[in-house]
Amino acid sequence: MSDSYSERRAWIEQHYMALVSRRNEPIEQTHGWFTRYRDPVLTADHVPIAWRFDMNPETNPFFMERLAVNAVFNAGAILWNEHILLVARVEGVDRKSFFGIAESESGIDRFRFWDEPIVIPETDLPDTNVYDMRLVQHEDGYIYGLFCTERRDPSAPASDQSSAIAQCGIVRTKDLRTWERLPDLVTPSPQQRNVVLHPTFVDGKYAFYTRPQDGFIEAGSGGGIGFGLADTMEGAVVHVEHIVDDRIYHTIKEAKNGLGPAPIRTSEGWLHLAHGVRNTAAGLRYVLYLFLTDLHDPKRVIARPGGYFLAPVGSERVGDVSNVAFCNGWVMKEDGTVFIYYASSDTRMHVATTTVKQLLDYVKNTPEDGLRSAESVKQRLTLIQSNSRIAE
Ligand code: M1P
Repeated sequence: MSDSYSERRAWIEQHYMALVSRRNEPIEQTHGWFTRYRDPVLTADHVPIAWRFDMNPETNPFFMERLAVNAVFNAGAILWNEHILLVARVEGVDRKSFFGIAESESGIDRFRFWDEPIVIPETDLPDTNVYDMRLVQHEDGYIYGLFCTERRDPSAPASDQSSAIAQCGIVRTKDLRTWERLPDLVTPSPQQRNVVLHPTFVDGKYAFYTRPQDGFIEAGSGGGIGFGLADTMEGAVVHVEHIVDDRIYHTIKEAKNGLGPAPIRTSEGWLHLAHGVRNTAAGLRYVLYLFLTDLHDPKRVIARPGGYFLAPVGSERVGDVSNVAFCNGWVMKEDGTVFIYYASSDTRMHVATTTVKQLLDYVKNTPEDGLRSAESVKQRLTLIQSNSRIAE
């Protein structure tokens, strides 16, 4: 065994163990909506050494990475035997993503990947890239994973090697170890991303949140968070997409939006977390926002707080796709604690913690976007004047 191999392997293993054993620390926020944490919960360095290095000194005398990882982000989440599991998007340096499960008891630190990545069976039309799985424990007894499957646009000329078609791939499992692939979702929209399965039947059918869009990047004439029903998951077809939450001029979701994880059922309605995108001179900016829908009619919005709930801050603002906060996984524990798993800038995963009570207070009592500066001033004056009466 060469010195290079043994020294480097010892150093890398030590670094890895320190990282996956590190405890996280809360950082209080003045807004009172949630608590952030000092360290990301998952990064490329959390990916097991055996997934990246050839550990045979004969074939890897310099102990170099053979299959390096670029980023770990956009994870689905589920509570499993009192632990929190994240189904993370692991992106290799070859730009292909796949899914790996990482587990933690605390939910805020010491996440460790399971031994091997998930094997997703392919359909007759192989996926070029798969990403952003939303995990849903459905009342039919299965855990479903809805993800984006991306394939090159067959109508694109040879000179165009970027145009893609995104659709919703579907897998299901009962043990999170073996995954059955079902046919991709069919909708009236030419492209779909950010598709989420509602956890219960609605009118006896499977209910999907969709994001209709014309192009791969731009929503075009489509956009907004849609809602539609399908008779079965074994060949799911949504014939009609009803827009639940539209894009609106000069708001945090003017360019596009998309649902995050599956909604959480609360005593006052379904709590939804979504991302909104706007355009800036520096490119797209992705932030997270909340809304509440009717318990009996999950497509009817009953509370719509204005503005964003969580935006990327500090080092979160920098990464492969800078200025992005994205979430497709959250978990509510029995005591009402909510763990929000968000990715920053398509690079790493973070956690924010809060409670259902705080979130309901936030959605019900944060004023709606007034859509005009004059309305924003009115809202602020109302607040200031009611505060001055308290002070008197
Ligand atoms: O790069 C930011 C995000 O872009 C896409 O989200 P959307 O479809 O809403 O534009 C997704 O590819 C997502 O993975 C990515 O984080």
